[in-house]
Amino acid sequence: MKKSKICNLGAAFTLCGFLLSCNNQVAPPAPFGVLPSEHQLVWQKMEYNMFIHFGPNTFTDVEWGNGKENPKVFNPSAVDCRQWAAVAKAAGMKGIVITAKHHDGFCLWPSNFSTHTVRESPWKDGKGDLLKELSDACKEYGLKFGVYLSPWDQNHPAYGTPTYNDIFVNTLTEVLTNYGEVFEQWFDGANGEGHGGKNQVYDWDLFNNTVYSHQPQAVIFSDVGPGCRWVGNEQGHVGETNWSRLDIEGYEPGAKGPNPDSLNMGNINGADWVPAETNTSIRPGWFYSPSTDDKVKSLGKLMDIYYTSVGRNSTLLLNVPPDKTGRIHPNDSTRLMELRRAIDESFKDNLAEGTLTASATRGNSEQYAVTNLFDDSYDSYWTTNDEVLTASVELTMGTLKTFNRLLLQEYIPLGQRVAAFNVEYWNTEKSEWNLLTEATTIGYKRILRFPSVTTNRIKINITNSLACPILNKLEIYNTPEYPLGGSDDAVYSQISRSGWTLLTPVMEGADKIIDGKADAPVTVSRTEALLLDLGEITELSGFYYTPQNHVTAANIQRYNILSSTDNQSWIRLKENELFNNIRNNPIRQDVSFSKTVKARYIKLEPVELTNQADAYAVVELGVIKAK
Ligand code: FUL
Repeated sequence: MKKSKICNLGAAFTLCGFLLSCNNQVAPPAPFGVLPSEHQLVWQKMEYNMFIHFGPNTFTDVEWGNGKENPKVFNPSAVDCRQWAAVAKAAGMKGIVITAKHHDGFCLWPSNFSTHTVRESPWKDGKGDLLKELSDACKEYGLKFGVYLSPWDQNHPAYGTPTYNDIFVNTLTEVLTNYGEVFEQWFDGANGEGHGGKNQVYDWDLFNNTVYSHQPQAVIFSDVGPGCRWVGNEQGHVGETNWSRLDIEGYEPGAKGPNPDSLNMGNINGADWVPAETNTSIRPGWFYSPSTDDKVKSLGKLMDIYYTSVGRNSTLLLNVPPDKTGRIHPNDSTRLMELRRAIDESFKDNLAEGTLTASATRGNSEQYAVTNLFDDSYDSYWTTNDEVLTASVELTMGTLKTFNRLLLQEYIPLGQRVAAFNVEYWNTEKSEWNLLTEATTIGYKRILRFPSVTTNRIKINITNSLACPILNKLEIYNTPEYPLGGSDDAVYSQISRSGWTLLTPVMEGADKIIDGKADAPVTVSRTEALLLDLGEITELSGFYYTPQNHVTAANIQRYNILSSTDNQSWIRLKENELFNNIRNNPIRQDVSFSKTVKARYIKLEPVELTNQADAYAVVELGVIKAK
């Protein structure tokens, strides 16, 4: 329809209740619900960023330090932030967020408000400043720079007193005023978990206001944003249903945050715009460990994570921890390049072409025509009249196409609206429409996966929208499938268990704890230890415990581990130890003993669980034999 015709139809539109602006265009839909800020929109469009965990833990090979580390342990031989930036750029990432200060309190810049910093380390004779090097490298490579700062600080003497909040603000101010623009401020909600020591009441309003006063464009990450939110797990998947709205009133980052389901799926009617950021690591842990050089996630797993994050209306913050030299290990950088190639390969040929029609178009106006789904402008879209909450878009292509992905985008500057839709394809043999797939939310970007189909027609039926739907992109692709590869089961099954017996707990099904299959958890009373008989005296270098893989599970958090050759006299190998970060990242925990031990019996005693339950969950218990 030509623009002139639209003018002639003006009177009819007015009758239909449409507002005409002075140049006789049909007024756009009113915004629905809370909206993204300009900065949140810029951030959302970045899609894929790098997370860097680097600090004393890199050298002590732990996930959580305790703040008592000698700063001299931080001594990378060849830190190369330009290499990190080059890898991120080549990987297709748009920004880098670095752990400027993790829970051990060590500052990667020479802070004036701490004596536990790079200045006290031998690196560059105490004259180095990692934030300077990384922010410079980001500028050079056209990447944005972001900062992770843990309020939980196990080193600072003022921690646990009100003064600490001011000190934290001072450190925050240093990182926000000395290194140029910061696109994301990452606040970790962890607050002394499992340590039973000092507790600090954080002044979150003060922290957030400090960020905005120095870096108004920064998107603040935490369990409750306000810029973007944690997705309730560290394993790379946001909900299939994912609203960018969330109710944050009355919640705080950390243990007082919204429940994991809300974090994972958002709230359909949430009062605040707090979009999801899926953060996960390319390795099992957040910090580099030589023991995980062979455990870098497979290409298939990373591709899957891409679909369960970017493909579900989230950004992806993928952690790539530099090694002890201060460079990204080749196993990680090679995998990232493979991932980049796979993403490019998957999405290089948009097969959607032909004629688009819609069951309804706002004011029958060309301005909102369904053909807008095909153009490259982010701000042009298809929409319907205000009262039309269900609608279909149909694509008829010139030839038969084979494809297995559908990409849709909602125009989120006017709010997130679509709550349910399905996709049908034209079955050319039977001459009928058949269901291809169905889903709930779309949001900024949704990529649906389904088995390959060959057809020349598809139809997207929006069956539930909270306000008139507004879509701005429709694409289809035929992508390779990348097998997930190396499951936990494969790792466990390499360990010989012949002759093993679980002596306690004595209960039906307890054997599953040592069957080498990382499947359903066994529930054990919290007063009971796990006692494993290896059948013969064996030289051991460590043990592993696999908890239930859910953030709300009751897993062992603090433990004792004992060994014996005769099941009578015991050596206490670890006393009151913590499985670091097990609450948020409940994955297999490999623990090395300080020296090898000869033992036939191994006993794992629970001391504290991740929640107040009467029983704990265990998927697997096993030992690591000395080589
Ligand atoms: C968690 C921390 O406890 C982990 O060590 C890691 O930094 C992760 C990204 O956030 O809360």
